Amino acid sequence: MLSSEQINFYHEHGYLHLKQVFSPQLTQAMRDDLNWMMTEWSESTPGWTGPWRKKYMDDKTEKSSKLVHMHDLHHYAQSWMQGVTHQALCEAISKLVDGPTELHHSTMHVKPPQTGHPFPMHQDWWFYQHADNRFVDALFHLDDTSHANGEIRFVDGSHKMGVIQHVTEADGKECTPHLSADEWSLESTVPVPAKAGDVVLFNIHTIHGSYINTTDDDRRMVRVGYRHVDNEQLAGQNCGRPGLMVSGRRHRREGQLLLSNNGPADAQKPSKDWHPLVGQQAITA
Ligand SMILES: O=C(O)CCC(=O)C(=O)O
Repeated sequence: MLSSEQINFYHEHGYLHLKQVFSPQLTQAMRDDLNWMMTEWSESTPGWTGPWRKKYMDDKTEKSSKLVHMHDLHHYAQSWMQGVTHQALCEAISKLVDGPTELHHSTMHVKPPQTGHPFPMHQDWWFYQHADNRFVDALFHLDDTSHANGEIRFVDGSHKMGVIQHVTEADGKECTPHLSADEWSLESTVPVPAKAGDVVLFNIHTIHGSYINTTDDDRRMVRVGYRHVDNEQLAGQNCGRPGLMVSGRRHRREGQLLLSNNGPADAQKPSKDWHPLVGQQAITA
């Protein structure tokens, strides 16, 4: 359970560091299964596109920089199902979104040694647009993080700005949504180094990013998204897909259909219009 100081801190700053959420045994089981998924399932790609790459990396680094990633680890290993449904964590998050809570996604982000992908400043809203800010991203730490391996960094209080315009194309081509590296520098952000077993929470509107991994080891982290069950998704990753209830009940909204069991083609469409800032592109973070 969270103290009122922790709840106030989250609402004031847009993030919250929770120490040693998981037992050492569960952290180890999730780490072992993540390592297995890295060899059997994950993808290794050059990562996010856009002009920010040239600002953050020299030519040689930019060509070799990689991100190892995959979605929904809890569909692949029981330890991850245990992690994403961890009762104390889910109850804490339901306090922050102030009501019944569902799981939205889990996404592996491993920064490989030496040139592991940095993240330009951005808001996660651009990847899974929701009607309001009752959405918490939780960074599950499988390794200790520091400046050297690219700890998470936030613009303090930036969630209060709501959704702000991102760069979504460059040289006439679509790129991964991000904030201009000229206007938003990583240097002026708050670093939140954490230990393996910690979870760092942040709001879907909080601006964040991270430096390259310069160490000789992987930096293994997984982002898990949770939302208030009434926070309607408008577009993006997993739109229309119901999530597991991790706290409370899914009360029926007026006119709401029963959840479909016919697969993604039959997914419920958003009832609201597209947000004016957003094109109809499908992007994954
Ligand atoms: O893994 C990181 O360092 C940053 C991840 C991130 O920006 C995100 O998950 O949205």
